Amino acid sequence: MELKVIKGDITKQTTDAIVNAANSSLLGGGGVDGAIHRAAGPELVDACRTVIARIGSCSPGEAVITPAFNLPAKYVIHTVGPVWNGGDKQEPNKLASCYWKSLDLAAAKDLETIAFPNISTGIYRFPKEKAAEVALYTVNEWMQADPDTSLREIRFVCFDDENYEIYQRLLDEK
Ligand code: AR6
Repeated sequence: MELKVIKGDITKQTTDAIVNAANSSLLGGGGVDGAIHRAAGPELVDACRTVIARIGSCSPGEAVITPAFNLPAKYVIHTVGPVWNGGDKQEPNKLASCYWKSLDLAAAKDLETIAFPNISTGIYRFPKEKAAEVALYTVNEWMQADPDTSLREIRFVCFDDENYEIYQRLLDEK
């Protein structure tokens, strides 16, 4: 199992799945969500509507999977990060759940590679350093809980320099 950190655009990743930092409506938005929907094409929002018709809405910490349509990836895993509200409203637990449940969905489909954006660190204002600590800790815990997983690469795709530097430093410290 390889943990990789790159600087780049998640819509260009050729991993089996890419993860979207969505909102509870799953109908698209700004940031990485907007970029993913634009690149995937309008079928993605139709697939999300079908999911929402079944589940009502996607709460913070939950994740769902759809095909990726025009993207190079095969699947999009849509997860809803917490809005940062001071840190004592379960934000770290909800963020951890985003990573954990996304990995569970990928493993349930026997996927081998997955790419994550830095969930909640844009419009939802989760402090970047704390978010990276939660992401790396959770992914490591998940790997230990499921050592026979199909997954062989987990890629963190950082879009901004600050996140990229934080992830590189935290991984070096390990
Ligand atoms: N590839 C990879 N990462 C990206 C890209 C990209 N193309 N574009 C932005 N990022 P954000 P959130 C990074 O705001 O904080 C949407 O409106 C960005 O630098 O996209 O979870 C949703 O609909 C940042 O580090 O997501 C929700 O309403 C990270 O992606 C809300 O925003 C996350 O920033 C979710 O907010």
